[in-house]
This record gives sequence, C-alpha cells and structure tokens, in this order.
Amino acid sequence: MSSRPKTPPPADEQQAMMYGHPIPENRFAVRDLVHKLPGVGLFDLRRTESGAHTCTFCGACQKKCPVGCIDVRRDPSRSHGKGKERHFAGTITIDERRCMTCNHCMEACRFDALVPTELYHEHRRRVQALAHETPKLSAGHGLCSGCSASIIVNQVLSQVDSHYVVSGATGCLEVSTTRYPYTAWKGSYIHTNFENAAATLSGVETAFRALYKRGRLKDKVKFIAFGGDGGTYDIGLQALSGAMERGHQMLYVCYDNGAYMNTGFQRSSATPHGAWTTTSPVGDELPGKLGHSKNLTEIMVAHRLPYVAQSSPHDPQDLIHKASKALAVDGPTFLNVLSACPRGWRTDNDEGIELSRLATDTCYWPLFEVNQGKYRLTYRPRHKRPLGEWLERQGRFAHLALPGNERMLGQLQAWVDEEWDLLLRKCDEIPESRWDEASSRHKAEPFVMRPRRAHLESLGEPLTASMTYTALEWDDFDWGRHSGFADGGFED
Ligand SMILES: Cc1ncc(C[n+]2csc(CCOP(=O)(O)OP(=O)(O)O)c2C)c(N)n1
Ligand code: SF4
Ligand code: SF4
Ligand code: SF4
Repeated sequence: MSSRPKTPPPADEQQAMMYGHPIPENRFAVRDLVHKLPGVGLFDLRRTESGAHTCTFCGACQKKCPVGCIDVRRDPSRSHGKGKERHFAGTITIDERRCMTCNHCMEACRFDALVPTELYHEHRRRVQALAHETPKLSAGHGLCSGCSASIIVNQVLSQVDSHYVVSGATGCLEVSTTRYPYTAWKGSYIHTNFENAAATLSGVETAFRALYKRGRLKDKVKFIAFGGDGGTYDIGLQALSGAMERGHQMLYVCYDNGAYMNTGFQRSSATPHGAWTTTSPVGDELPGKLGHSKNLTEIMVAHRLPYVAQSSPHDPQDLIHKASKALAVDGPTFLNVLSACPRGWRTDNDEGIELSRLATDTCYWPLFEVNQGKYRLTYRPRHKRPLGEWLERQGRFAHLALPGNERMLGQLQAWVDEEWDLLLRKCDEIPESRWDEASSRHKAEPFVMRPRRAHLESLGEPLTASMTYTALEWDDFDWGRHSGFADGGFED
C-alpha cells in the first residue's frame, strides 16, 4: 500500500480528468462570460441583431433551478426605456459546477434569453452517460417509494471504478436490499450488525492489505460502509471512531434520515429538536424530541481525517464530486448525507428531493467539506429561507404550529442560525448579517408556520408507526420458503 493519507488532486485537475479541460471556476457573471470568456462556459445570453441582450432579469430561471445554482439580480438604476423599447440591466451568476444540465432554466425563460453553449451539450452528454450507467444498486429492492437511501448509494458508487466491498449496518437500507435469498447489490456486500459496519470493514481492509503485501492480490479495491444515523451517530459510533482513528482506507457514508426508521421511527441523536418520533411523542407531557441533534460531521472532523464532507442527493454534482474526492484518498474518509424518509418525515413520497434542497436553503443542512483540515462551503443559498418553510411540509413537525409551541420553533431557528454562523466563520465566509440583509425573509418579517391541513388533522390522532406490510400480508407471507427465521435463522 502507498503511504497515507494521500491528497486528492485539486478540483480543476479532477475536472480535467473527467472532461478533458477544467470547468470554469465557481461563480461567474454571464455579463463577464459574454465579454471576456466567449464560448467557455455552459451558458450564453441570446442577443438581438443590434447586439442588445434579451434578458429581463425576471428571475424565472433562478426559481426553476432545482439545485439553486442561478442568482439573478436586476439593477433598476441601469434599466431604462418603456414598453418594447425597455432595456433591462443586471447580472446573472451561475455556479456552473453544480449544474446538472436539466434544461429547466432555459425552459422557464419566456424570452429564450439563456442559451446553451457547445460545452453545455458536452457536459449534458456526460451527465446522461453517468446517469444511464448501470446503477450499482439494482431495481427491485424493498426500500419505500421516495426513499433517498438508494439514490445516495447509486450516486456514491457511481464514482467507484474498481472492485469494491460494501459493509452495510443493519437499518432500512440493509434489510430492504438483502432479503434472503436475494440481493440488490451488484458488488461484494457484507451484512454487518447494527453497531459494527466500520469494524467489519476495517478487518476486511486489513486482510486485503496483507494479501497485497504478500503479492497475492494486484487489483485495487475500494472499501465503503453505509449506515443510517442510528447505526452511525449512536450505536456504531465507537466502531466508526476506532476505524477512523486507526487510519483504515475506507469511506464511511452515513445516510441521515433523522431517526431509527426501520424499527418504526424511534428518536436517534440525529433527530431534530421538536420532531415527533414514537419515542419522542407529542402530547401533554412532551412536545416531540427534547434537545438538539448531535453534530456528527464535526465529531469526524475532530478525528483529523484527510477528507470529511456533508452533502445531499438533491445536488448530484455536489455528492458525486465529494464521493470521488473521498474515494481518491488512501485513508479514512467520511460523508454525512441527508436522506429523506417519507414514512418517518410524514410527507408524500415525491417530496424528498425538494425537501432536501429546502433543508440546505434553510441552512438546516449546510453543504461543506473539510479537506486536509480546511473548511470550504460548497453551497451558499442566495436567500437563506426561514426554517419553518422546511418544517411545515413535514407531518413530524406539524405540532410546532400550535399555540404554545412558538418558543420551540424560535429555539430551533436560533440554533440553526448559530450553527450556520459558526460554520461561516470556519469557512472564512462573509457573515449572514452582511451577505444580503434584504434577502432573509425571516429577519425582515416574522415567519408564520402553516402546516398542511392533512398534517394538522392527523395531530389529534395517536401517531403510530405503520410498517410497509399490512398485518394480513405478514400472515400470508410464507416464512418457511423465504427467510431464515423458520429454520432458526437470526433477525438483525
Ligand atoms: C444491537 C441492536 N439493537 C437494535 C437492533 C434493531 N434494529 C434494527 S434496524 C434498527 C434501526 C436502524 O436505524 P438507522 O441506523 O437510523 O437506519 P434506518 O433504519 O433509519 O435506515 C434497529 C433499532 C439491532 N438490529 N441490533
Ligand atoms: S434568462 Fe430568462 S428567465 Fe432568466 S432572468 Fe433572464 S429573462 Fe428571466
Ligand atoms: S440546467 Fe438545470 S441545473 Fe443547470 S443551471 Fe439550468 S436549471 Fe440549474
Ligand atoms: S422507512 Fe424511511 S428510510 Fe426506511 S425505507 Fe422507508 S422511506 Fe426509506
């Protein structure tokens, strides 16, 4: 094995490896692009014959971008004329590195002002090729519809180009993808106990290292562990900490859905303050979970790992780039990824990706990385949204809108603001108070939380965990034929 830790190549070198040339750095103004970088970026502004651009800086493209990479600002002081002669001035800033070439911005533009360049088409071909590549987790697994866990696995494993061994901690992802005698995993997969995914993998990695040393193995193998927040923040923390401290070459991915979902929504130390779970019920005695969630990403940073990052599957460019960086390191790395759970969050199945974006736009779940100890924010929302916008869409928080719970809502918002400011300082970013005073709605006017009617109506009923199968289906199931239970197998 080579000496470790090995630094991943710088971002532009990685892009050069992927695309043959670096993607233009971070943010740029289309204005600048037109004048200074013709044909280099992904987008261009359409111009009339007289050379005037056709953009009205209306912001429709910004609203439609699912990953939030467009920032439009109209400059009224430089806009002039009337009716058809009206000319608008402003800036469009596009963070091209997170663009996933979905076309939504261009489809939203009524003036066909935003046009794709050749580079956009090339980039789109590559994104589509990646998406159409055979996923490493096959269809037909038993995860609920709308569960983000499988999306996370496929995005992370899309960056593995060698043999790999996955160790899966017991949890929804594990039980739903390995129902005996079937498996949804296309590579080597070890089912480990709830608490020891990292310990099992460190043993496997050590065994492979011994085989390399003796010359009995030549091919490189990647080692990746997946665990839910219960298996990572709580019960597997000791095994994880040990594996990271010993410096095993492995990437540990926590898919954080904020509770022990598989066993019927019990609170974990990742459960947000105020959330309903079956062990933090809402009633006369308790208003949901007491206390804020543990900051596991910071705990992993404190292990002085070469690479630690926080990401979310709604932004595939962010997650796959972080996975590729982490996998390039010959040492221990860690990714904490937000994972929407429609069952436990009490939402519709199709809301997970949108809610994940809202979690980053409210700064509940910031996207950042710590590369060789250096913090970098990888997404800064143009408008920091009030936390209530994320909470009101989830049934597990509906009670926070009831009279008497205002204090808890305020506490949650204050906690998010404090954590966000702390992170901004670590990342050497402008404090929120100076970012854009007018852009933070909750600072300008108090936010009133309005959960959906269905969420409010369900508050009166005792909320219980309901399993994927109905009781009838459980009874009908032929255990003897399909599982290990009948012949004395174990449940884990
Ligand atoms: C030592 C031990 N305690 C409890 C269990 C029961 N159990 C299996 S999965 C699970 C919840 C897993 O939660 P999490 O890790 O958050 O993953 P999720 O189900 O949310 O995907 C529990 C409590 C177990 N298998 N082993
Ligand atoms: S590119 Fe189109 S949608 Fe975007 S701000 Fe300009 S006119 Fe509006
Ligand atoms: S193509 Fe999609 S991801 Fe890229 S800027 Fe437009 S809306 Fe955003
Ligand atoms: S209960 Fe939640 S985490 Fe588990 S499979 Fe269903 S959606 Fe995914």
